[in-house]
Amino acid sequence: MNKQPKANDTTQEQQKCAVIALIGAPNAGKSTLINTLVGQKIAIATHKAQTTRKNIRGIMFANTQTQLVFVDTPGIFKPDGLLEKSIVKEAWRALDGCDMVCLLIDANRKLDENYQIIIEHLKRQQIKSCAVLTKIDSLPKALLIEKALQLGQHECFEKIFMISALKKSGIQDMIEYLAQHSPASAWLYPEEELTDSPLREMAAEITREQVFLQLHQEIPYEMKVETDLWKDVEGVVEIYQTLYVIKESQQKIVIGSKGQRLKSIGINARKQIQHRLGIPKVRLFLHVKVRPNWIENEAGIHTKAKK
Ligand SMILES: Nc1nc2c(ncn2[C@@H]2O[C@H](COP(=O)(O)OP(=O)(O)OP(=O)(O)O)[C@@H](O)[C@H]2O)c(=O)[nH]1
Ligand SMILES: [Mg+2]
Repeated sequence: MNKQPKANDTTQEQQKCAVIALIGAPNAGKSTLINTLVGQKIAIATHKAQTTRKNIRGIMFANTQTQLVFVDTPGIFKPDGLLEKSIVKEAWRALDGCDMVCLLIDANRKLDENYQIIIEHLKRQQIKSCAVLTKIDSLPKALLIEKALQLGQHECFEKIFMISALKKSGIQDMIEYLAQHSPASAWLYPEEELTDSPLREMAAEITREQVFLQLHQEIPYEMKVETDLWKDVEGVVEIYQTLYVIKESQQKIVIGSKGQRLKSIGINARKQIQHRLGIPKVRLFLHVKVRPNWIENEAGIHTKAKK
């Protein structure tokens, strides 16, 4: 969105910096917004709910003095099972230590149970926040105004914004407001930095995004991608990744008939890694492994070995 200022004369005493958590229900448009704010696709975003699993920071400058550090978070909902619980816990964790909170609400949807839980939490903890109605490009203005008025009844919202991350509308107002309310503080990141996510993790996320985009109804949600090896071989970056699933049936789905699905995931992921991470030549090697206990292991829970 905003170009970052080139090295300027701002002294550390003049600097302002705020960490702003973008929270909301799954699919509210959090990742799309952070990408628009940063001006680069640092977070994966798909039409499927529960795409984001980890908090990722996106960094931009509102003006020559003010660095805004946005935190993209997983959607908050009533979790079921270990994986969902750990994902939702990660989202709540973003509220610790942030300076401001933006609650994103898809303007096309009702304030459902997920939002009741979030709003109750904000009220209970007395966390002042901004409500951000998203995807306003897909709704008539009259309905939007009605929605904004309803939100205004909640005293936990200091301000209500209406934005479209895809059409880039309403965003500048939001940036200016956040900049005005940013505390005096030294910048947390160097000027050129766009995210705190390491390249290896971003590459793994891009592959996971392809699985989400290509597998429609059959997505094995209990899947994770890890980058095992990243090496430079005569100007070509070779990336080795493992896709972990928990069942053999999921492995079959990801590999597809005669390996066609995995091949297609690999081709698209490689192109995206080259494009989004700015690496001219990539060779991507993907393996799919069944590891029934990876979720329990990560949660530190040891299940009894089967006899
Ligand atoms: N029309 C419209 N669609 C949008 C806009 N912003 C996001 N979307 C779409 O909404 C869907 C979800 O977007 P994401 O950015 O992945 O949403 P999210 O809140 O990060 O979702 P989770 O990570 O699953 O919690 C995608 O299909 C986006 O293209 C917008 O401004 N306008
Ligand atoms: Mg997301």
